[in-house]
Amino acid sequence: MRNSITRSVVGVLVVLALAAVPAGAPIAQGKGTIKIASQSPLSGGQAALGEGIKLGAQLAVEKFKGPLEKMGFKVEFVPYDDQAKPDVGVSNSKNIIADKDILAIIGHLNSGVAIPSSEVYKEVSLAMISPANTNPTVTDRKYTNVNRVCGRDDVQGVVGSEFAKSLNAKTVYVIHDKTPYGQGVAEFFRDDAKKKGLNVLGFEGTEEKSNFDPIITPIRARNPDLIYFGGIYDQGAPFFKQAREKGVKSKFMGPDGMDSSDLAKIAGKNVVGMYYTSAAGPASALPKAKQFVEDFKKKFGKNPEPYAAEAYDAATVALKAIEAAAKGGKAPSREDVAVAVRKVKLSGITGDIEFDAKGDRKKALYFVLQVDSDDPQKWGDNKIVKQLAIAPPSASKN
Ligand code: ABU
Repeated sequence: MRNSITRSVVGVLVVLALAAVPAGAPIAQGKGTIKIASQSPLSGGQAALGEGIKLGAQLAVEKFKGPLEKMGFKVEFVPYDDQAKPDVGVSNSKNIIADKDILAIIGHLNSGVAIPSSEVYKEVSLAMISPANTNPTVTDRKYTNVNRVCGRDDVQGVVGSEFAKSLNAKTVYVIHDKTPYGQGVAEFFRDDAKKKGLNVLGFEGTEEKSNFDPIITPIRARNPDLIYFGGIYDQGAPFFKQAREKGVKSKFMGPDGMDSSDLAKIAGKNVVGMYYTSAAGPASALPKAKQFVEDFKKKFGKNPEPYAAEAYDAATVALKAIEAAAKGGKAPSREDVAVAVRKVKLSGITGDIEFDAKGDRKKALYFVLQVDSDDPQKWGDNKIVKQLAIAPPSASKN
């Protein structure tokens, strides 16, 4: 008697609980939580780009988590702040691999952070999909879990030197930030510039962030046709600003690390006319990114920074791979996800994405752009001077 009353009460409660689920809503089957993490600088001088990466990835997770939820998983996005510092990135990575629900990582901004952090991800075969890391080492180690949707500096540096040559520059002076990224891309630029007959008047690394007098004075004396800064905008902007204010007349140029509205915010009119290369597409050049730009502005109240669209595509690849690896409805292992990432073929907002055997995008986009305005709001309207789609140079060695 008592048992049949209990059964009836339980039955009524189940009916009431099901009635409370709105029609069409996914019914949680309690299969557990799947997390996608991001790592990028969310504080410090490079937070503009780092925040864009986080928000781009977040938007994709919110938009495309539906199929995994229908399978019964709870899907979460967990952003980490690597502060653009290798030691912080590595320390976060150890926490990330300790959280077994994290099945993919979208990051980083800085190759100098991505390279040591991915050594940690490798220990557990955690799939890393980078939206922005351009240093060749990131994928040249041939780790099966490491991929990128952007291009490489051994191409980007050459695109830059070819363009410098086309400007009729005869003499160049090269500065870099002493990081794997900044020094690396500066070396690729320098070496190819020399091959093309340009006279490299100087090649110098600096970690200085505010007073560039000791560097600018000798450069001004040598009066190069063009100055190339291999580094990121938080250092490049004050350098270029001070150089122009001290009467340096040379043309200015840099790689994709200069590609942020904060370059215009910090350096103002001093960088109008400056050239920079990019190893990813500005949203304005990506026909399929229009909806993304609208959604981004609506949700976050600002324009997406460069690499936000790449982070969106990187997170979409991660979700597709997890879905594919979860066939049968079981939570996949990290190894399964890493294998599945390499098999994803995505028609993304930044173009078609497919990885080669090293984790490079089979064809990546490269641009030369020119700063059009000192208004940071207009950064996305910078003039595209040249646009190329190029396969990784090492593709034949795969
Ligand atoms: N490629 C732009 C971000 C800098 C880096 O790769 O380190």
